[in-house]
Amino acid sequence: MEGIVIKTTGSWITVRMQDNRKVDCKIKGQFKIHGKKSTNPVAVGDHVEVLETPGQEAGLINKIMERHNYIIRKSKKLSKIYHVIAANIDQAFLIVTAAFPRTHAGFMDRFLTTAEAYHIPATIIFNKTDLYDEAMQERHNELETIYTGAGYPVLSVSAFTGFQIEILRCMMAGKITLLSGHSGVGKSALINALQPDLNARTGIISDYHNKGKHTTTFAEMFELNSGGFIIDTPGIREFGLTDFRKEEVAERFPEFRAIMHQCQFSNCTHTHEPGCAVKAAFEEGKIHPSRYRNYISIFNDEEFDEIDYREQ
Ligand SMILES: Nc1nc2c(ncn2[C@@H]2O[C@H](COP(=O)(O)OP(=O)(O)OP(=O)(O)O)[C@@H](O)[C@H]2O)c(=O)[nH]1
Ligand SMILES: [Mg+2]
Ligand SMILES: [Zn+2]
Repeated sequence: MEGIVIKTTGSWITVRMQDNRKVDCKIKGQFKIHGKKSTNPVAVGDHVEVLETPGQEAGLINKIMERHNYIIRKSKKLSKIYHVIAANIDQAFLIVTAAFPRTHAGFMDRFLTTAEAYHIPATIIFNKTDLYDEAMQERHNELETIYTGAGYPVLSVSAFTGFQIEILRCMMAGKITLLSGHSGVGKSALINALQPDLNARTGIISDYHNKGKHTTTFAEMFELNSGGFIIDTPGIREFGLTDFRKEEVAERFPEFRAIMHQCQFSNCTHTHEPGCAVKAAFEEGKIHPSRYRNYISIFNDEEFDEIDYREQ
């Protein structure tokens, strides 16, 4: 019988079966994605085939169906091991805040380019707006300018006061939504704000570092009464890119993609070439310096995979 993975811990995988039963499963044998080593061969959102033996409570996953998409990152910088955050998602919400913990644009751009690679629509959600002072509001406005300018939808909310949570709920209706972001930005708190009976565990922010404490340790999918599914994930510190070819980076910046066909050279890298439409747009202030800078940083990143699996 088939089911969908709703939770993965180190050794157990919870599958919601077609008949709505939740079955804890083990996995049979070795699974690799495109020959790569992954910390988790099965991710939340995966469709799987489960073998059940009468008299035994645990099931056995013996097949993972092909994924429509997934969000993947390097498990550590420079490592060759990958972590699939979730699979088969309709949209990704990147949770950030201009309060604490701070999210840098470099991190956001790395997340967004990965979502672009799999055509997963991404939205930026600013949480904790109830905590904003003047400086934070300024920082918020700057980030909002950068990302609305790049074409991303942006929404401000507060899990604490409930501000605009109804809008968030409407945006998730009937869809599978992934929540991602740094530890402590309030991913689990937002889930509880949407539906208190889901009881997602939330943690405190340490006073000293203003960072989260990695309260959520495993990805988990919840069903919302208002329709749709939401995936809570552990906070991530760095977003290591994978599945990238250098030549593809510009295509993953929507505002670059829209004009790069106007560049003089078809193989333009938008770094130094004459007649570059992207550079011209940046110089005219139509592309935000932060986005251009992060493009260059990703382009010059030494972490590109030598082999792109799609060519194998
Ligand atoms: N004032 C305020 N506090 C919030 C808000 N959202 C979350 N918090 C607080 O921020 C802390 C961290 O929230 P969590 O929901 O645990 O954060 P998380 O993103 O799930 O973190 P990890 O599970 O570690 O990745 C908790 O103390 C929450 O109460 C908000 O909108 N306003
Ligand atoms: Mg959490
Ligand atoms: Zn160019």
